[in-house]
Amino acid sequence: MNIEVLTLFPEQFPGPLTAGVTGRGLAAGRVNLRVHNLRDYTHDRHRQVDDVPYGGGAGMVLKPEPIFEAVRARAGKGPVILLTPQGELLNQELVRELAGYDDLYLICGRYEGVDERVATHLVDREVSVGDYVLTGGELPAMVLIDAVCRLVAGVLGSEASPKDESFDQRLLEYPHYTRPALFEGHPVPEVLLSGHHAEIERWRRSQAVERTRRRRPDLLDRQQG
Ligand code: 9D3
Repeated sequence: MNIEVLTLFPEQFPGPLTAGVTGRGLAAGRVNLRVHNLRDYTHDRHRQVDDVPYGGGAGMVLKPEPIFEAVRARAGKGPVILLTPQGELLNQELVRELAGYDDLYLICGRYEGVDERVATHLVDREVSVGDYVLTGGELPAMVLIDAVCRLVAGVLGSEASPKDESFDQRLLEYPHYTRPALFEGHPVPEVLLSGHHAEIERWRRSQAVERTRRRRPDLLDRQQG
């Protein structure tokens, strides 16, 4: 998979993506990351990427021209994705869909926002990573890349196979324990030491359901695609 990123802060990449599973995927060439500096697509003396908002108001808005020029010069043919707080929330279903493309092009916003014509006339999808305020789209882009990367064939090692998680997409995980069986007076649940595999499976399922009901009832309400 080829992923291109357009950003005002190219030095932030690949950053944390060099570690672990994503790092191996990049090193093995299963995922190719190309990062473009938005400022390289300006043509004026001051390499201006932003301007004051029409209608007034605080802050600056990213100008459309450099973004349009950068995207039109892209190598791939896949979807163009704008990371923005106005986007659809990233979830595993969307991650799976995006992992099916050969190419992705990610645009990271900054400042107060991006000229709306980028969203309406250039971009295929707008994606947010959650309802909290960040300073830009770079960390969200890395979140998306991390999630997509681990699904790309050959990136994932034996540590966790993607089919393990289809166990039940609507449920949080059951609690995990390892040795010692007694730690600072806190025991591992007896059933896990019993060796009764059917009973262990039933316990894990009920723990997963109960913890989901308490912590994330929204997951139980959600229809599965
Ligand atoms: C402080 C300015 N905000 C008005 C209340 C609007 C705003 C503009 C730009 C808020 C955040 C940002 C920068 N964030 C992103 O570009 C972003 C983001 C996010 O902040 N949260 C979750 N997902 C994403 S994806 C891109």
